[in-house]
Amino acid sequence: MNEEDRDRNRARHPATPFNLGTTLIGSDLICYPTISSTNTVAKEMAMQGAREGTVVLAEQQTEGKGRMGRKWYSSPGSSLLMSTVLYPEAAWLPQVNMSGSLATVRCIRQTTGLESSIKWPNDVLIHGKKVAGVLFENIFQGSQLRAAILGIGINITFDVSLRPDITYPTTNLNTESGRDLTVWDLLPSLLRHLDQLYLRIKGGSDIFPEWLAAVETVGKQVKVRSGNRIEEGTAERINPDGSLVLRRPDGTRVTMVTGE
Ligand code: BT5
Repeated sequence: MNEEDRDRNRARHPATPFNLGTTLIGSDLICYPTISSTNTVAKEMAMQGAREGTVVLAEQQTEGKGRMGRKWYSSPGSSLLMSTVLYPEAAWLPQVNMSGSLATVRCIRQTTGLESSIKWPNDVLIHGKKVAGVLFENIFQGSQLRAAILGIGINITFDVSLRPDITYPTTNLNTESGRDLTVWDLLPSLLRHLDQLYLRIKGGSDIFPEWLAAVETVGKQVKVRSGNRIEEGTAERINPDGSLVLRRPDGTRVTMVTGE
């Protein structure tokens, strides 16, 4: 095995914990070959009192979840699949949600040099094609927020386009960048950006302007589903709480809290 191969192999299978240089995120990093969903397992860990910043990583998910009961597809080793256990204050939730897509945009920029954009509320696109998604789940006990799970899936080599329910353009990082990246090339960068952003939120500084600058949705024609309701119109603006103001064709406006 030559030196380059040895380095590469070490990068794919880190035998010793690498120095992430993060304060909180990734303080515990638990890697599984196959689990149902990193969000589901992270949620269980949160309920058992996992440390804040615990990251659950999987090579493969058998029941990967999207938002609103949808599915997230992957094949073994083809994607970055991870969830972070957080205990934020309820007031921070919109920004913590934004930190998932913003950290992904920053990580893609840092590791590939490519600019990606955010499609409201939290999809990450390269050249208009979805490369990553964020699933943010909050666990309440009564009215009290117990924990929040920030799940991120990034297609690295995975080609999801042949799935019958994929109705919009999708892509993966290596196709777009022409690189041969692995999870281990992306993970440190992603965790460091998440760490930075979460510490900023905790410290009371606003990440909304930077997130908004990466959002491509404003000014576009959009079709948004929220529950059973579908609204179509022009995305007029996004509020700091993450809600989208849509102008219908008849000129009336509606504020959508979540959608697609
Ligand atoms: C999302 O949902 O985009 C959030 C995806 C979050 C996935 C991560 S992986 C780690 C963590 N653990 C989990 O179980 N989940 C998180 P949404 O916006 O609802 O998009 C879901 C839709 O995207 C599906 O209905 C498909 O149409 C499409 N889709 C499924 N897999 C895809 C993929 N790999 N790449 C692009 N689109 C996909």
